[in-house]
Amino acid sequence: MSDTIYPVPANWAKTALIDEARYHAMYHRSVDDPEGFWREEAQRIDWIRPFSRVKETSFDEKDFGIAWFSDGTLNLAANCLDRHLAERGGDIAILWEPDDPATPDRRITYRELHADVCRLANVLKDAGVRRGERVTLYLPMIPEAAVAMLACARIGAIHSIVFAGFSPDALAGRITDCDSRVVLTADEGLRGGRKVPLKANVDAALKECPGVDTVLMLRHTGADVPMVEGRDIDWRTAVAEQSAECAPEEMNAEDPLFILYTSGSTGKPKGVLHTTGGYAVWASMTHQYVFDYRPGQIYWCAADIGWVTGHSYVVYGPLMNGATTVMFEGVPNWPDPSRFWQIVDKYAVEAFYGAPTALRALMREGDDWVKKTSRKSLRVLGSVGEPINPEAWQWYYKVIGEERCPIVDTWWQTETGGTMITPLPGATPLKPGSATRPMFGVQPRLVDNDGTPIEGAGEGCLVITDSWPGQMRTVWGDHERFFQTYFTTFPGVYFTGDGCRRDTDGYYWITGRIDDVINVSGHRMGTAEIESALVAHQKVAEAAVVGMPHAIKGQGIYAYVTLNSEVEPSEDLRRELVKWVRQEIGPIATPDVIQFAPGLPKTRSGKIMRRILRKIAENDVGNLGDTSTLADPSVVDHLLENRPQPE
Ligand code: 6R9
Repeated sequence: MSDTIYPVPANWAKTALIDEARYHAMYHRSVDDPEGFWREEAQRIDWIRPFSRVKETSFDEKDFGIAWFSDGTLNLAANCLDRHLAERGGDIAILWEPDDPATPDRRITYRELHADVCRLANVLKDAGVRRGERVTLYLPMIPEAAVAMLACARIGAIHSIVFAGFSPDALAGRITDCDSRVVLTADEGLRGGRKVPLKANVDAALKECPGVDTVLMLRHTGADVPMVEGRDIDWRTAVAEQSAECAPEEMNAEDPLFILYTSGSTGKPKGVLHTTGGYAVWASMTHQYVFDYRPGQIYWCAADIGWVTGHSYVVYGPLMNGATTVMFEGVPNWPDPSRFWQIVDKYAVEAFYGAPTALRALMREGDDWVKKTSRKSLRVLGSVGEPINPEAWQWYYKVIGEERCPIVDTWWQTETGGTMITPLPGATPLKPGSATRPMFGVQPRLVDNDGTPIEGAGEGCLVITDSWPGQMRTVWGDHERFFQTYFTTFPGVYFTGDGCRRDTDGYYWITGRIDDVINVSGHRMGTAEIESALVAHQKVAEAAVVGMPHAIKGQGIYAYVTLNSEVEPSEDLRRELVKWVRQEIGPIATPDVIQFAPGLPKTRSGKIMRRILRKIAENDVGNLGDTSTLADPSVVDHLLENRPQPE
């Protein structure tokens, strides 16, 4: 880990919204006087009925509860749209860059976006969608995805976005879990010139979802897709008939806004639920301070709306702040590895926010692809989704930002709603690879495995000791699981699932997940999910999945598979299993290595010793630790002798 310090550039310190002194003053106030701090900070939102209560939170079992601004009312779509119309209705809200650079782009003003959202909201109302009802969105990165989110928010429906790369099975599971009756999709998505059969996937998923009676289908590529009579509605025809006015629902601060499914250490993905008021304050505040955002600046977060980063930093945060937000349909390296930086030049992007995995992939292609472009508009660069290794950090800083742009390495989670540990560009001296210091109101603590706090410099499990407004409120349909997952490992504090080091300057360095979650290209995958997909194959008896180091993806997926006794391992079967997992979950779950193993290392009580499997996958076989407690220690020798070479 590098400890070189990059001071705040002088021009930044002078002009930034928050400089170093202000950061410390605000941080201290946020933890010493949270009521006062958040009462003021929440004024950034247009409340319909102002709140009087601010923070009502406890992480203790006896009086567990999380509520913020609980007697206030607001509408989040109105905060993203209506409030801007008078002053900047003609400003561009969304700059849409298509997958294929030859396709025309789209520039949508706040006034147009407002009208589009109202029309779609009216369509949803006509389809009988009510306040509190769940609507599933399975859409590509096109402006209509943002329109759909905001239309739900406008009428008080809860959106659940399913990443358009997920399989029909994964989609069906999520539709069923939150009991959606209405699904919004498109004919096809486009990524890197390839088509994604979204409508066909929905049709396949709905075979398992008898509760869905309405599918709104947007023609995007124009592919010929079958429409089911009485169920499927053509999106454009429907909105064309609607009025461009739709009064926003008055929502309570603690009314649900969205559900987003995320992987945990147990099999089934959890429906992370965010509510309206606290999330609004958190997303808008963090977007403004982390990117030093001023109205009129062009801002681009390259995340997909299928992930939380897309929710908070493509749509809600920027639009609440009146930003021009770039929305990109495609991929970083198509048609060529200059694409990201061409887009930066095309729109004169000032803030760019991306994932380390994309940077590593582009870094490998060489600097010429970057140097062809100007990038002089850039002021600040963001990183999110996984630890950024110092090499990628240096490349981002030197080659992309030409040593002019601070890098904000933002640590946060689906559960946290927005950034939690992050530099502020005008306030924080940077260390490559460190997420640096806590955001206002965030109180991190490191604890050892017994929960004993670690003071000063040290390494341990990262927990957060008090609530912040953007915190998730529950797991959809399973409040007990919410409490169990996050508040029982270390009673009284929120457990993040991440390991972390704190240095002598009080800087935080996230070391990665310490639970059974792996981070593949910045996407969270539960090992248990991949294991259950593998054992669902008729030839597989047992499977154990662990992470392995991967140069581009950060972590790769290493699967140990025990076949049924009559089945012989083969190259064909290996390929078949890879394909199977892609079908069951989606391409992001593609195993990088499958090792056939006649047996897995188990304790005498039958528990798989993952520690050993991890070491083998990491090729750290010198020190496997104590294997004497294994039921059959010879299993390990077999695993070591038959370790396949990763591609
Ligand atoms: C926003 C998002 C959350 C997990 C998190 C951690 C990892 C995210 C990071 C980071 C190191 C960063 N993570 N940002 N690790 N440095 N800047 O990614 O949410 O998909 O829920 O993933 O990602 O392990 O626990 P989510």
